Amino acid sequence: MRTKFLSTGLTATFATLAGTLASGTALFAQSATDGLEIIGKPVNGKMGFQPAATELARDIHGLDHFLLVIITVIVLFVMALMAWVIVRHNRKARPTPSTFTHNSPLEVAWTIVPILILVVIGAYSLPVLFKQQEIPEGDITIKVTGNQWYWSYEYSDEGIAFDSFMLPRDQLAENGYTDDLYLLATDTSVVVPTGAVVVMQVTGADVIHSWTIPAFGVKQDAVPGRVAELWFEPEVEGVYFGQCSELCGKDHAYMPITVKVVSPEAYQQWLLEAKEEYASLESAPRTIKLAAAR
Ligand SMILES: [Cu+2]
Repeated sequence: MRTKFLSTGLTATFATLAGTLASGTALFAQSATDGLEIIGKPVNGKMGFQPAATELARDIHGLDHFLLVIITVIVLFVMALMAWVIVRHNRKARPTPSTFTHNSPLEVAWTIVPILILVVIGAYSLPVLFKQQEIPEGDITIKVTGNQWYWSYEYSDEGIAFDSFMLPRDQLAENGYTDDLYLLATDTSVVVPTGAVVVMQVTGADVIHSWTIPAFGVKQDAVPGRVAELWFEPEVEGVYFGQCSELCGKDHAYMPITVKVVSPEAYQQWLLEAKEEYASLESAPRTIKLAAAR
């Protein structure tokens, strides 16, 4: 609350300062994370999932394909039964209908068979669910807080904290993004190395938000007063986007998420730069950023 009052009062004062800071951040954002391929984003006219960039995402895709086979077989079977009834048991084909009401073997079969199908589905889906929910020891721990309407990140072990705002259309190019990434690209990004187990501690500051990167196969509600965890181990260098996934107010559509996966060397380089960059903002980052967003 304090920062909000401050920001309304001091918007004008901070405007120039914020402008300077924003351009500084833009330059910095490109230095250690340049030349990355944009992988995790929606594509016009495309169906299916974004490419899987973690084991968790691959598991989810596998489960989806497996379920698709099962439901296709069931749909075809039910349609065949219906067609058979329509053709063979209409009034013309069978003027005198059967009058029996029970068929015990059949009833046992249509109880047991669905149970077996559900057991098989459970046997494959529960391990996938448990793998997501059992949080391993993280190499990197990042606390992420959903705010109306931006995300705050804290690299707990590194003493780095910054806010992440959606880039307006006219700032996309200077931050190295193309126009179609409007509503996805942010001014600062979460940067993580390949091959590291990243644990995100997700919480909310005001209302419920939800943090997700579809290509990583992760999504977690950010609930005020609670800390929930998710984990992933990114495998492919690139830029990945997500969007707040829990309706959180009028600017819900304008608080996207950008994660850059880089090589371990580039990550170390980024850490050095980030410590310098964000240390200077430590005193009042949120206030300044809020002012910049207005
Ligand atoms: Cu939201």
